[in-house]
Amino acid sequence: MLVTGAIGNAVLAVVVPVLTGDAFNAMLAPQPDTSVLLPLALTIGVSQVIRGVLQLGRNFGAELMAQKMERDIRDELYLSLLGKSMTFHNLQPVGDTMARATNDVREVNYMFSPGVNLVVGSFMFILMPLFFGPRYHPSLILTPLLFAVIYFAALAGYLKALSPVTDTARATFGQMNTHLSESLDGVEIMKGAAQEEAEVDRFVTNARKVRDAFVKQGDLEARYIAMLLLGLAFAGGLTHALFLLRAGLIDVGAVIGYFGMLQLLGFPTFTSTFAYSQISLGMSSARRILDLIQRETKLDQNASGLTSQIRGEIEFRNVSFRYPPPSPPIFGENGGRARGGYVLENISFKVKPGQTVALVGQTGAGKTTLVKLINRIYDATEGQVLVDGADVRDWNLAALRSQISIIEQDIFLFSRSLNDNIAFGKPGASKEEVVAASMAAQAHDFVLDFEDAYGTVVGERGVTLSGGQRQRIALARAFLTDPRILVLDDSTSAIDSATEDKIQRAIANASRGRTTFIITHRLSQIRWADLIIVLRKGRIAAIGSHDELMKTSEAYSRIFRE
Ligand code: DUT
Ligand code: MG
Repeated sequence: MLVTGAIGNAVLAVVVPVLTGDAFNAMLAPQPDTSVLLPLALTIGVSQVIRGVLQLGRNFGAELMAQKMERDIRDELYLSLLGKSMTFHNLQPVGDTMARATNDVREVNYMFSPGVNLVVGSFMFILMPLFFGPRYHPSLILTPLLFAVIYFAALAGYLKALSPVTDTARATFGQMNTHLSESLDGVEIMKGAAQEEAEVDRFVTNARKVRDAFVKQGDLEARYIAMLLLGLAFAGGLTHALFLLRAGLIDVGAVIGYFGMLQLLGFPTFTSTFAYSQISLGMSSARRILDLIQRETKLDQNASGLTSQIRGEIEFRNVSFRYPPPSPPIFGENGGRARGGYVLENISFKVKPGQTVALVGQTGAGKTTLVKLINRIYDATEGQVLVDGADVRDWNLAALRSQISIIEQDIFLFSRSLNDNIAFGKPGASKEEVVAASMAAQAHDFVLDFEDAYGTVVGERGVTLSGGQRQRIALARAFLTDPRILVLDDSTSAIDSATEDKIQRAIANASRGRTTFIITHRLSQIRWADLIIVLRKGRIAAIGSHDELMKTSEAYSRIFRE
């Protein structure tokens, strides 16, 4: 389609100079014959109308293809991003991913339309004087041939020089975006520390790098030799044709027709400066997108694994875990670890279905990490985590995760309505179910205080919630999905005693009838747990019930003295 359109377009473009030449011949003849002019003019007119239609078709086709391509790539990329492990997402800056998912995908679109469209379209124009020039005199192939050879040689060099420059242009853009998204995420901290100016400086540096990269690209485009080549071709071709005319080998009409054909070379020359840099940018972008899609970090979904209902027995068997290497330690207080980089070491314990486990320990001890091994946010580096006696890796990942609910330390709410946030894990949930879950989570009262109640939109476009409120919304979310295993990572929140009381009740409700892990500093909650695990620098320092531990464990009684 693209190629046929391009050939038709170019051939029809040749009609103009050829027929113009014929018209000149007719007029310069000893007895000028004006009767040929009308048919000639009509032929030119009709041919150009056809050409216009063909061009429309070609552009439409190219545009359609480019837009489809953009959509497909974006779908594919999104799908692949959601399928990646947390290890990948922890290491890949969000800003850079955003840049790839938006701008880079757009660049690939531009690469096809206008990029490839123009390149294919204009390529045929280079061939026209090569084919039709010799029609007047065989030697007239010289100029278009020389032009084509030098043009392609120059183009090859140009593309080679362009490739690293466009790579840099895309990469610096990604870096700038990374910085932007990070500073917007951390805008509160930045303002709190009065670091706006320093951040602006840093941003300006990044923005300047992007500019430099594009200026370099522009510089390269400007040095591109094709325009000079075009001028030389005009001069050389015309001189050559005039010599032939003088020698009586061709007539005036041929000179005019030939020179008109040479002018067709203008189109590929003009377009090549920007069409090829567009293609080069598109290639750089495509490489960045592919790099993201192909990065090997997919968790094994284990589609054929166990899918039965979980009873809630959990066992850790000599589990050791280390965050994958390139990740630098975020907190610097792990000097005491026995083996390099291990966050959890040789953890073994067993929980019966329906029991409540309290996980305590200082900050950085590995509490959050431990619970993330249960639903395979991460996989244990050594040892085994078993649910109902089966290794978690033998479970169907979706079945496993849908029956385990983790309420994280920093609760994330989507910028959607409260109703949608609660119903997130169970999209078809009825209004009644949502309200019931919300009541059990002690969230109903404060939700009704909002003007729009469950329709209240959270976050970017709506209200913000306090830590305690978020926690209860998350609890309601967990209630609704009715998980077999519930994990509450609650270690940092400090709440007033009235709210604490409510949350306490909500948690008590939540832990009934399911295996529950509670990570907490609240002594009242630790006390009534069936099993208490004290973690210290990634190892189990003590394990048992409250009464046992008060007697036997120095580490445990120290927590209660603090
Ligand atoms: N760590 C990483 N990469 C991560 C998360 C944590 O290297 O993505 C390190 C930091 C810390 C250790 O693992 O030294 C344990 O972190 P975890 O978050 O498990 O600690 P915690 O017990 O949950 O601490 P807190 O009470 O502060 O939540
Ligand atoms: Mg934690």
